[in-house]
Amino acid sequence: MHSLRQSYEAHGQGHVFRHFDTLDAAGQAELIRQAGEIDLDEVDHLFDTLVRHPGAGNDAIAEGLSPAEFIPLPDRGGDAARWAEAAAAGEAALRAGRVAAFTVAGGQGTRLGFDGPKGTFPVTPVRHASLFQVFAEKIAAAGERYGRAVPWFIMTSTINHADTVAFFEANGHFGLDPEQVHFFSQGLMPAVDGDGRILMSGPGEIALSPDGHGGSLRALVRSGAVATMEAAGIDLISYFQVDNPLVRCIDPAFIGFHLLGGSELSSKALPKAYPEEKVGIFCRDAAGRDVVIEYSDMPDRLTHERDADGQLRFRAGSIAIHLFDRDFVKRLGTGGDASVALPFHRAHKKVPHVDGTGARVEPTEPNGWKFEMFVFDALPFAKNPVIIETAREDDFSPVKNASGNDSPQTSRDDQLRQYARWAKAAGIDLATDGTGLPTVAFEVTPRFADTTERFVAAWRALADPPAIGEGTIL
Ligand code: UD2
Repeated sequence: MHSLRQSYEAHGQGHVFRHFDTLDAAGQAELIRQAGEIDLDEVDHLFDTLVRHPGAGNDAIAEGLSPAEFIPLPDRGGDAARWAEAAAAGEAALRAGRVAAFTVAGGQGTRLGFDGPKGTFPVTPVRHASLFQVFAEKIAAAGERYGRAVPWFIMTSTINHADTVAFFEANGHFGLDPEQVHFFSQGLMPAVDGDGRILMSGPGEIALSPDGHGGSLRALVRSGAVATMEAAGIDLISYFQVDNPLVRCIDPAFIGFHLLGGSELSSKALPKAYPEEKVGIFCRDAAGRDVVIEYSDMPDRLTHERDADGQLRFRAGSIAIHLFDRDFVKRLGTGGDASVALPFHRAHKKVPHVDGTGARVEPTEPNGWKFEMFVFDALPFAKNPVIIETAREDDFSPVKNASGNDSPQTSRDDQLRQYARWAKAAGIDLATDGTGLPTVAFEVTPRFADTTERFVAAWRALADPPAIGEGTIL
């Protein structure tokens, strides 16, 4: 304890222990635990390089950028035979039990205004099944199809870990074997004020927040998840975010392209819906490496730049769906090698805290700096990165905002449109509006079908197909 406190003093962070003597024994132990996990040199370095002396602005980031190349879908100029070959390779990997699903669910989900882990948010049109349930059912379906259960790793943060685990327990893990579902918490970083001093959220409590989804690489290693995968013969990690019910959690063609390309990190791209859409952009940097530039770092000029044919020049949006090689995660997540460390990004946020007298402050303006890693910053470190195109309507409709774009309403409608497309492909007569939205709300569970082909086959196999109407559940 003495040396910990001294080290805080030496870093100009002695105030963290200002109220230490007023805490009870449990409070003291907890503060020591929190303080002991912070790398003070890292905090100093981040404040110095990201806040005190931030690098050049967005225009410098854009220096020498060109659009990244990606493999187009068969119906957009891609090679259908190659896609079929990729799907077959992916299916073989699934039959061999080489694939795990991985969901990052440690975020605070403040924009949605939902009080609880985001994965527990009800999203489907009829059953009001939660995001977690949708993923669980897709993962179960893949396991049944390929004859090998797909292990599922879920990253939480200390803020939502207990609630997340309790939700799975209360729901019988949605039919999955509890042994198949692995939870672990991500790392935390302290928020600092404008002078680089660590903010305290209580007299004995440091203002900590999750270290970004890029922290998942460290957390996968530290939690033992990578070792668990290694022991089980899993070398492919299918990564997706907790907010997107349309995601194909397990996608054979994606897995196959990753394998055929000898890639360490593969990603899905789709054409941006509009220039300002809030997705990262796949670019090639001046050194010829593929990178993702977050929309907020992209200079306006490039966001709006168009090709001669009128298409956006930088249009390949990143929807946060990736495939990681396990050993690549191990290399990046183990640390110790600064040449393959993910950079941190800064965010200026309102951070409630206590002042020097111990009085609570609820800021009305951003007062604190948080530091986060982004998982897509792993891309330039990967050998042979592969980027494939995907169809928005079959992979991406996230729930981010309470209303408007990317809201529960838009996501529900996109799920309904998908069911309607499947139904029409099976020859079902269904009324839809001009956008493909059916006039009745029905639901297709992932266990019934999760692609057009499987829907058509499952529907034709029904001895007595129901009439599809309001509230039908297949
Ligand atoms: C992310 C991407 C954006 C685009 C979009 C697609 C970033 C910076 N931007 O935007 O380019 O791909 O997604 O939907 O990622 N999370 C954690 N721990 C953390 C922080 C986040 O697990 O410390 C999880 C969170 O639970 C969620 C996901 O990461 O599943 C995305 O986080 P977000 O909502 O902050 O990302 P967003 O929508 O700004």
